[in-house]
Amino acid sequence: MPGRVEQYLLDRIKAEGTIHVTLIDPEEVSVDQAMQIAIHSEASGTAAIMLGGSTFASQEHLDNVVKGIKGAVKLPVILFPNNITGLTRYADAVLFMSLLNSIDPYFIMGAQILGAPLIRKYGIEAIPMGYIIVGEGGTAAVVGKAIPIPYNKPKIAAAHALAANYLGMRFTYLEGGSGATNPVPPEMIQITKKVTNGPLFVGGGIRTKEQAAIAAAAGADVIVTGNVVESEGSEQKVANIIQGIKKAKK
Ligand code: 1GP
Repeated sequence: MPGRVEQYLLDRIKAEGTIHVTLIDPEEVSVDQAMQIAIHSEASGTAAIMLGGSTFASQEHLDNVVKGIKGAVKLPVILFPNNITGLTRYADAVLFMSLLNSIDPYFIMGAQILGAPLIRKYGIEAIPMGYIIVGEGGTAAVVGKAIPIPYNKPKIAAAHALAANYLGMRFTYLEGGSGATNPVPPEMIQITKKVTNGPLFVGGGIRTKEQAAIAAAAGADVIVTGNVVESEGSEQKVANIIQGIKKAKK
């Protein structure tokens, strides 16, 4: 049964086709900066704030960033943890991910076992997600000990997504790696979307409205941008990307 945040995302996808989510890496920003990014993103039409990074931010800072964002905007704050240290009681939901193409069981099911009781204790909504690192993979691939799926092997990515869906994971994420030189190619999105039932997240290296439009047209349900919104002029950049998404026909 989808929880409140999951249902909210499903409803927005149904109404808008493809939605945009802003990713903030708590390690890269002060509380004030995170609040500013969230305010600008909300004004531009982003659907939610995702919070996470591949390295470590102190627990206290993470708590403060989430509290700051919650006080500044009405958008749901969804954790995107790289480890159990990415959890905080102040968030609305957590993408409860298994890194499907890791070679380290810790990232497939180990951290999840350690984190699950904490999530229950905090009362955060868990959204089951198959996380697949593709292309360059970036820091996420190194930290998560993943063997990234090459962009020219889209069927392999789709097979991972299909397996995740059969295991009951309702969301799927094709991750090109934060700051990737090239975003996930449309062929990989298309072929993966065909076999997934639930929302398909796509992120990594999306910097322009054209790139966002290509991903949306290929079938992405949720487009995640991180780097682009952390730089100066985040308001205009998010607005541009959302404009690109709206123009694309799925
Ligand atoms: C990283 O997919 C996200 O986890 C977003 O990537 O920072 O390149 O937008 P960018």
